[in-house]
Amino acid sequence: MEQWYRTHVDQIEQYLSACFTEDRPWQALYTAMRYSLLGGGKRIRPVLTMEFSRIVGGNPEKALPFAAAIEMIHTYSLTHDDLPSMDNDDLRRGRPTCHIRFDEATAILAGDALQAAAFREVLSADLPEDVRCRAGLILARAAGEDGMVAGQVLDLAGETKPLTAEELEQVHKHKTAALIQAAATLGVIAGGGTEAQIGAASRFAKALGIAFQIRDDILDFEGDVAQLGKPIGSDVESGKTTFVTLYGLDRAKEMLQEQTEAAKAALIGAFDDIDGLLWLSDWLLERKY
Ligand code: GRG
Repeated sequence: MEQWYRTHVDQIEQYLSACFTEDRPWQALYTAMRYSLLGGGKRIRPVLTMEFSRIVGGNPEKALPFAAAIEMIHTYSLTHDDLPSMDNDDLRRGRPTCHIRFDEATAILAGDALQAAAFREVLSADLPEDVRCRAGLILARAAGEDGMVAGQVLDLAGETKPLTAEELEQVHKHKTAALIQAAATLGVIAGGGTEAQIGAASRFAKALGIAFQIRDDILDFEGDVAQLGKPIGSDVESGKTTFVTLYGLDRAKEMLQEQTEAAKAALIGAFDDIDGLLWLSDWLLERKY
C-alpha cells in the first residue's frame, strides 16, 4: 500500500476510533457499533473522500466527518447484509460477523444507529451550511431507496431468478457504485471543488464502482479465503448471476480492465495531481481482498 493511502487511512481510523466511546447505559450498542466499524477493511470509500478533497485544495481535517460518514454507511450496509435474512454470513473481514459475535437484534440496531450517525457527522461538520446540506442530500440519495438499498432489493430478487446483462448492471450501479460515487463527490464538495470537478469525480467513481464489483465477482470465483477473510464460491453455489457467471471469467477480466480505463480517463483534464487515484484504480484492478 502506498504511503499517501496509509496516511489517509491512519487519519480516518483515528477519527473513527474516537467515535462511540462515551460511557452509556446502552453500552452494548456502542460496543457492537465499534466492533463493526473498527474491524479492519480497506477504507477505500473514505480514502476517496479524503483524496478528492485534497486534490481540489481542501483541508483534510474538514473532510474527515464526510469520510467517516461514508464509512459508517458502508459498515451499516455490510452489517445488515450479513444478517440471516439477507446473506446469512458468519465471517466478515476475517472475524465473526456482528450478529454472530453479539446477537441479531444488536446487529440490526448497530446498523441502524451507524446510518443515523453518518448523517449526524455530515450535518455537524465544520463546513458551511450549504456544503453540509448538499452533502447530506447526496448521501441520502446514494444510500437510500433509489440508491444502495434499491440495489440490495434488486440483488435479493436476483437470487431467485437469472438476471439479464441490463438487470445485473442496475444491481451494481445501485448497490456498489452509488456509495462509491457519493464518497468521491463528497470529497470534492468538502474541498471546495468546481461543478465540473464534481461531475468528473462522479464519472470516475461510477466506472470504478462497476470495476470494483466485477473484481468482487472474480474474487468470489477464484479468490483465496484466507486473504479475503470471507468464504468464496457462494455466488456459483446459489446460482446467482454475476459478471463471471454471465460473461465468463475471461470476458469479466476484460470488462474489469475497460471500466478501470474509463475511470482513469474521467480524471484527465479535470484534476491535477491524480497519481494517487490512478494508482488506486490499478490496485483495485488487481486486489486480492
Ligand atoms: C443491507 C441496505 C443494505 C445494503 C447492502 C454493501 C452491500 C449492500 C452488500 C454487501 C455485499 C456486497 C458484495 C456488496 C458489494 C459492495 C462490496 C464489494 C462491498 C465490500 O466492500 P469492500 O471490499 O469491504 O470495500 P471492506 O471490508 O474492505 O470495507
